This record gives sequence, structure tokens and C-alpha cells, in this order.
Amino acid sequence: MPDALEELAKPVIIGRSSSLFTRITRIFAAEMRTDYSLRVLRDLMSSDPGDYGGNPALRIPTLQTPQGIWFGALNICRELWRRSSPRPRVVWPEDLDEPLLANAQELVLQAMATEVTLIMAKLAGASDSAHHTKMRKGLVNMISWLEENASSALAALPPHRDLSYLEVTLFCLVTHLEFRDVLPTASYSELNKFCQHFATRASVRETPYRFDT
Ligand SMILES: N[C@@H](CCC(=O)N[C@@H](CS)C(=O)NCC(=O)O)C(=O)O
Repeated sequence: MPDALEELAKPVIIGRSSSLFTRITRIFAAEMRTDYSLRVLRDLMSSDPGDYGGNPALRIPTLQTPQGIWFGALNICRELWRRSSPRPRVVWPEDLDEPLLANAQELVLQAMATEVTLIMAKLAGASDSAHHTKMRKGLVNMISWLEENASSALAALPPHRDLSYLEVTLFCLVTHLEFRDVLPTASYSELNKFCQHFATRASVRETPYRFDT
């Protein structure tokens, strides 16, 4: 295939190297051995959907492929998986059919959303409301619950897997809390143990959080 056509066929992730949700998709892309380009969203305050790859929610990440556009991290990870060959054995959220595992995934996703809201409120200079205090309390509660339950939840994952959405999202969440100074995580020993172990993957080493210049 000529270079220009090959470039067009290559998926594009619109996101940021500092973004929690973007990193989830980049870890998946690396695990699926999918080549992609990262188009950096420069202004997180932009209200032009075009800057977000057409996402009307004004959120990153978005994936552009010759077949169409995919909004949101889970959609993107699934599409990267469908495009991969051979397809690794991935445990998806809908496979978590017992309360401990399903609740762990729910709380990781909710903590991610809460963290993003706290960061955006701080950027907008609006971080001193009663609601903000409640969100911080909820975030601390969720991280404490995960500290108590993550090791049994992770042990209950199907052993014959290459990857799970739960592990990728948990890793990206815990490391992002520290990276963005939202919550110190040093005291959460079980979560740190998991992160240290998960960080040995090449896909993690290739996608460190950093602020794009
Ligand atoms: N539901 C989306 C949420 C993505 C999201 O919240 N991304 C953050 C960056 S990590 C964002 O776009 N924030 C901009 C904003 O909140 O205005 C997903 O699963 O990908």
C-alpha cells in the first residue's frame, strides 16, 4: 500500500497524553499491537465538537477509522480488539457477573468520572462548593473500597485472560490520581502493589502520562 494510503488506513486516537481515558485506549492499542496516530486535543476548554473528532459530548478520546468514528474509551477499546489479529482474551465489563467484580468495575468507572469532574472544576476555578466537597468525599470512599476489595476482585478474574478492562481502568485511575495531584495514593498499599505489578507491561511503559507540549 502506498505510504499516503497506509497513513489514511491507520486509526487516529484524538486525545491527550495526560488524559486518563485516553491512556486506557492507548494501553489497549499497544496490547492489541495496533499502530495508530495520536492527534492531541490542545484546548480542553474548546466547545467545538470538531476538536474532539466530532464528539458532541466534547470529550476525549475519540477514535477515527476508515469505517467511522468511535466515541468513548470502552467503544474504542472494543473496536481496537475487533481489528486485532490474533484477538487477545479480554475480560470485558459485561463478563463480570458477580457482585464483587461488577461493583469494582462500577466504582473504578465512577471514580474516573468523579476525578475528571474535580479536575475540570479546579481548572474553571469552581472547586469550593458543597457539591465539590461531596464529590471529593465520594472519591475517597471509592478508593478506600477499592483498596479493601481490589485484591480479592482481581483474584476472582478469569485466570486464562490476556487482559481485562477492569485492570486497565484501575491502573489508569490510581496512577492518574497521583499524576494530577487529586489524591495522594501512597497509603493505599494494595492498590500500589497492583499498579507496580501491572506497570511491568510494555503497553504501560510505552504510554506514560505526560503533558503534551
Ligand atoms: N465517557 C467518556 C468520558 C471521557 C472523559 O471524561 N474524558 C475527559 C478527559 S480524561 C474529558 O474529555 N474531559 C473534558 C471535560 O470534562 O470537559 C469515555 O468513557 O471516554
